[in-house]
Amino acid sequence: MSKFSHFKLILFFLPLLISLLSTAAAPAGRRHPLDPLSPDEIELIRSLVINSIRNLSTTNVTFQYVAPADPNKQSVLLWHSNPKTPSPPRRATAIVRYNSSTHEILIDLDKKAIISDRVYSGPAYSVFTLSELLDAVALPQSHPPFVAAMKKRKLKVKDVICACYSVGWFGEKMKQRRMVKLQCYYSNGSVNLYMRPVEGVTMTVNLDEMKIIGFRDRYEAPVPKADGTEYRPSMLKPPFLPPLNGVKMVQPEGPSFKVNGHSISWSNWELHVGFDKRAGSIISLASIYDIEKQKRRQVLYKGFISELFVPYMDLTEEWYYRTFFDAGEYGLGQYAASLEPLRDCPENAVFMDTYIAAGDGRPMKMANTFCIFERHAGDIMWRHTERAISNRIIRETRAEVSLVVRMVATVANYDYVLDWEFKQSGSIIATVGLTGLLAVKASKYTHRDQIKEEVYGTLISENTIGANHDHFFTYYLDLDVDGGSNSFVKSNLRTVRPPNTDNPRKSYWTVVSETAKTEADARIKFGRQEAELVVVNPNRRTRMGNPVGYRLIPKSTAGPLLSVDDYPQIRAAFTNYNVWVTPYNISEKWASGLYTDQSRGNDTLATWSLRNREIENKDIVMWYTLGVHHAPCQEDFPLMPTLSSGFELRPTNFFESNPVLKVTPPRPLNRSVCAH
Ligand SMILES: *[C@@H]1O[C@H](CO)[C@@H](O)[C@H](O)[C@H]1NC(C)=O
Ligand SMILES: *[C@@H]1O[C@H](CO)[C@@H](O)[C@H](O)[C@H]1NC(C)=O
Ligand SMILES: *[C@@H]1O[C@H](CO)[C@@H](O)[C@H](O)[C@H]1NC(C)=O
Ligand SMILES: *[C@@H]1O[C@H](CO)[C@@H](O)[C@H](O)[C@H]1NC(C)=O
Ligand SMILES: *[C@@H]1O[C@H](CO)[C@@H](O)[C@H](O)[C@H]1NC(C)=O
Ligand SMILES: *[C@@H]1O[C@H](CO)[C@@H](O)[C@H](O)[C@H]1NC(C)=O
Ligand SMILES: *[C@@H]1O[C@H](CO)[C@@H](O)[C@H](O)[C@H]1NC(C)=O
Ligand SMILES: [Cu+2]
Repeated sequence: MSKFSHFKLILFFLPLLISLLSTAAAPAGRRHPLDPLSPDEIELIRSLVINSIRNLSTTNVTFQYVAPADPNKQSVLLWHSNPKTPSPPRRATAIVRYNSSTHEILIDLDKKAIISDRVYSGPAYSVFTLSELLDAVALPQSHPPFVAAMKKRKLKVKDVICACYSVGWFGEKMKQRRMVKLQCYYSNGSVNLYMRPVEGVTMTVNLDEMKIIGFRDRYEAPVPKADGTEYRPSMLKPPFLPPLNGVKMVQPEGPSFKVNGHSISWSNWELHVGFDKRAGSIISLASIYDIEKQKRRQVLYKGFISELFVPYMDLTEEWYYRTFFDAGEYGLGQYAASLEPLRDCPENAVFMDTYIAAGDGRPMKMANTFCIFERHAGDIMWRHTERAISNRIIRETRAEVSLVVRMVATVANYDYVLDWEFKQSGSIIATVGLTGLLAVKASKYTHRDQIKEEVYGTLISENTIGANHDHFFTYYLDLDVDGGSNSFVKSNLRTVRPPNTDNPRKSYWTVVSETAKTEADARIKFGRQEAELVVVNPNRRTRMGNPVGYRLIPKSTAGPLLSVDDYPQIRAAFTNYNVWVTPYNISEKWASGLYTDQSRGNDTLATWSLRNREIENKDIVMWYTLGVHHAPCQEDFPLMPTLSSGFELRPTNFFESNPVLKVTPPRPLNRSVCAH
C-alpha cells in the first residue's frame, strides 16, 4: 500500500503506518466509493470477462481500459456526509478488445456478475496497452525491409529502438484498422535515443493482428551524433558545477497529514486521491474546515486532467500525423513513473503505490506512483511591517507550508510533473512541469545559415531540429462551492471615461459582472479581455452579501493556433476555448471522447456543449485548458529543464475574512536538529 523514503523515518511515521495497516485490514464494506480498483477487484473483472468469452483458445483478449464505474454523485455525497450510509454499489467498466471488436462491459463487483456487454462499433479505439505497444516495437527487428533499410544506413539493427505513435484521423471516411506508426531511433553510444531519430523510415502496425502492414523508406538524413546527448552524470565529462551545501526538509515529528487508504487529511483540508489509467491522479471530495463557522465546507468534488493534446507542427509525410492525445490514447496513469525518494520528492514525503489492469487484465502494481509531502519552501504566507506608529515597529509574518500530491507521467520522451497543492488559505494550485526529452527530427543541417526551407522547428544541435508543438492540458474541475448548486460569473474589467469632464482623471476601470445562463455564455478564450472567472454558490452569501465563490486564476492563457477545420483541431475542439462550463453529467468526463484513438471529434466537450444547456444555479463543471506553445531552443537539448505552468483555484468571498490570520506557525524544532 505504501512505503517510505527512508527506513529510519519509519519510526516517525509509526502512527501513520498503523493507520495505513488498519485501513488495509478494514472490512470491504468500509471501502471508499471513489477508491481505485484493488488487485482483487481487477482479478475478479478479468476472470468474469474471460469466462464470458467462449472458445477462448482461439481468441486474443486485450483489456484496454478498466476502471471503477463512477458511482452516483448524490450517493457518494450521502456516504461521505454520513458514515452510517451504505456504500453505493461498486461497479466497474472494462473496455475489452477481442475478435476484432471493442466491448464495453459493465460489471457488478458486489454481485460478481457482468451487468451488460455492448459492442462499440464506431471508428475510434480505446487507450493502448503497454504490452501491445511493446509487442509492436519488437516487430521491425524481424521485418526484412526494415533490416535492409538499417543496413543501407550502416546502423546496427539491434541498437535501433522504435516508438509507437498514434495515427490520428485525417478525414478518412472508412473505419480504419487499429494501428500505430513506428518511428525509430538509434541507441548505439547513447541512452538518449530520442535525440537520434532514424529519419525517413515509417512503419505501420496493425495492433489487432500484431503485424507490420506498411513500410516506407522515403529518404535518408544523417542520424545526429551520440556525442553531447548524454544526461547521466557518470557518463558526462567534467567540469561540473560544484555541489551546494546540503539541503533537506526534516520533520522529526513526522508529517502533519494523515493518510487513510486513499484519503488524506491535513490541517484544514480533507481530500481523496484516486488513480486512473487514463487520467492519472484524480482529486475528489476536497473540502476545507472553516474555523470561524466551525464547519467543513465542500470545494472540489472532482478534479483531474481529462486530456493532454500535443500536436506537432511538421507537415512532412513522416510527421504530419503526430497529433497526440496523451491521456486518451496513451494514458497518463499507465505511464506514471515510479517516484524516487529524495530526488523526485523531498525527504519528508510519503509514497503511495497504485494498481492498474495490464493488457492481459491482470493487476499491475505501480510502485511509488504518488508522493505526498508538506512543502516548506521559504515562502511567505502573509506579512506586514508597520512603522507609522511612533516609537514602535509592528512586524508579523507567517511562513507558508502547503500540502502537495505529486505524480509524474513519462509518456515516452516527455516527462510531466503533475502536482496538486493545497494551501491553508483555501487555494488549490495545479502545476504542470514539462521536462524530459524533446521530439526531434534528424536533418542535414548543422548551422542555421544553411536553412533555406521551412523546417518546422529550431536547429538545437547539429543535424537536430526541435519540432514546434503545443501541450494543451484540459482539466476537469467539478467545483461544488458550498454544495452542488453553483453558477459561473465572469467579470470583465472595463475602461470607463468619467461622464463628468471636470474630473482631473480621464479614465478608470470597473468590474462588470455577468452570470452565465447557458453554456454559450461561459465559453472563454483568453487574451481577448481581462476576465475574472468565479464559480459561485448564489444561494450562499457572506455577511456582506457577496455570493461565496472560488476563482480561477490561470497562469497560462495560450490557445490553439491551428485552424478549426484542421483534422487534429476537430478532434481537439475542446481546446478551442480556454474555459467551458457544462452541467454535471456523469458520462461527460473525457473531453476528447470515451474513444480517442482515431476519434473524429463527434464525442467531445465541444459537441456536448452544442446543446447549450442551462448552467445557472446548477451542479456545474468547469473545464480549463492550460496551453503551452513550445518552439524549442538549445537549452532544451539534450534534456529539457523543467518548464512550469498551472493555475490556482482561489477562494473569493468564500470566507468572511482572511482564513490564515489564525494559522499557527509550525511547532518550533529544537535547534540541534538543524545545527551546522
Ligand atoms: C466454439 O467451440 C465449439 C467446440 O470447440 C465449436 O463447436 C463452436 O463452433 C465454436 N464456436 C465459435 C463461435 O467459434
Ligand atoms: C493472436 O495474437 C497473435 C499475435 O500476438 C496472432 O498471431 C494471432 O493471429 C492472434 N489470434 C487471433 C485469433 O486474432
Ligand atoms: C467473432 O466475430 C464474428 C463476426 O464478426 C462472429 O461470427 C463470431 O461469433 C465471433 N466470435 C466470438 C468468439 O465472439
Ligand atoms: C460518432 O460517429 C460515429 C460514426 O462515424 C458513430 O459510430 C459514433 O457513435 C458517434 N459517436 C457519438 C458520440 O456520436
Ligand atoms: C557505435 O557507437 C560507438 C561509440 O560511440 C562508435 O564508435 C561506433 O562507430 C558506433 N557504431 C555504429 C555502427 O554506429
Ligand atoms: C449526458 O451526456 C450524454 C453524452 O453527452 C448524453 O447522451 C446524455 O443524454 C446526458 N444525460 C443527461 C441526463 O443530460
Ligand atoms: C526539544 O528539546 C527539549 C529540551 O531539550 C526536549 O524536552 C524536547 O523533547 C525536544 N523536542 C523534540 C521534538 O525533540
Ligand atoms: Cu514541449
